[in-house]
Amino acid sequence: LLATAAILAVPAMAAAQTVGFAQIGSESGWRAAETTLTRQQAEERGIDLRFSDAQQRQENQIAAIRSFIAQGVDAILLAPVVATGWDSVLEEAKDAEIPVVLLDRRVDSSEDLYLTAVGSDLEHEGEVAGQWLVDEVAGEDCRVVELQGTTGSSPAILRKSGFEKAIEGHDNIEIVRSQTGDFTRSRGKQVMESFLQAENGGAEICALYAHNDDMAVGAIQAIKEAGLNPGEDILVVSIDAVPDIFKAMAEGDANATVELTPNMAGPAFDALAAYWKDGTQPAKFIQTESKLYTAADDPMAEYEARKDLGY
Ligand code: GYE
Repeated sequence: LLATAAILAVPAMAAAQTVGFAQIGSESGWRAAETTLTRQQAEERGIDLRFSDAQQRQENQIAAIRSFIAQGVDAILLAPVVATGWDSVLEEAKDAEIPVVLLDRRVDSSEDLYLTAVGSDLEHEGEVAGQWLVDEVAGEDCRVVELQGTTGSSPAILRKSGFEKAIEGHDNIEIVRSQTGDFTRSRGKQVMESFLQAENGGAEICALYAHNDDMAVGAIQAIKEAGLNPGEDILVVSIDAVPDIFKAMAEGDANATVELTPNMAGPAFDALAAYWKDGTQPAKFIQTESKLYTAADDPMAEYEARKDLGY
């Protein structure tokens, strides 16, 4: 018995790397999938993952990072809820020689305060969504309402400016209302209700641009409850490519989405493995793909392909 115990103890003694993950929260289906995939990727690589859910609050994320530093973790993953206010805590991690990898959102701190950032070109996503609308309405007048992501977050800032770039010079397209829905379904629905009310029941709204699919799904519900037909009376374009938006597309309620992979941890752990091995410095930005999907792309097949990925 003792001998067996000793043998069984061997793998546990192989030095597992410990990684702290300062996650934002669970505001969207995309976020839930990112969390699930990070846990899976860690397990596959034998990494001991310590997880913190900040409930969308920066101060909780800062406290989590300080606690990870105190625990002496080998690296920290940070999905920063907003873009500003990270300098001090990132300096503390740097002083402790703990590499920080940013996931999916960006910070406005100096690049030497983190090892690398894994994410999409957030502004390009907005441009892709805007270009889809430009092509779709083909010169017809179009009054757009916009649901922004969390105020002060890099995706809210950049998905807005990217979309605006794409419609620039197309005077037929005008953003008539724009407000935050905080990346959640429930806020997306609420704010869309207020847009519909303010816009005469919605009859003159031509399109909704939502900074993520979850807000679009909430808004679709509001449009239906107002007696209008989402996808037809009001075009719907958003970002993420979560399973539910493909369902909505299959039902004719949504028109287009731009894909954001939830597997940010895979490239992050690859970069960390090389860094731990011999100090290899990764590129400062590891960019994931952004692909446009429309209702013409067999949305049910896309739904099936994603539904078990932890969304
Ligand atoms: O699109 C949204 C999530 O940070 C880019 O955050 C990410 C965004 C994602 O809540 O659904």
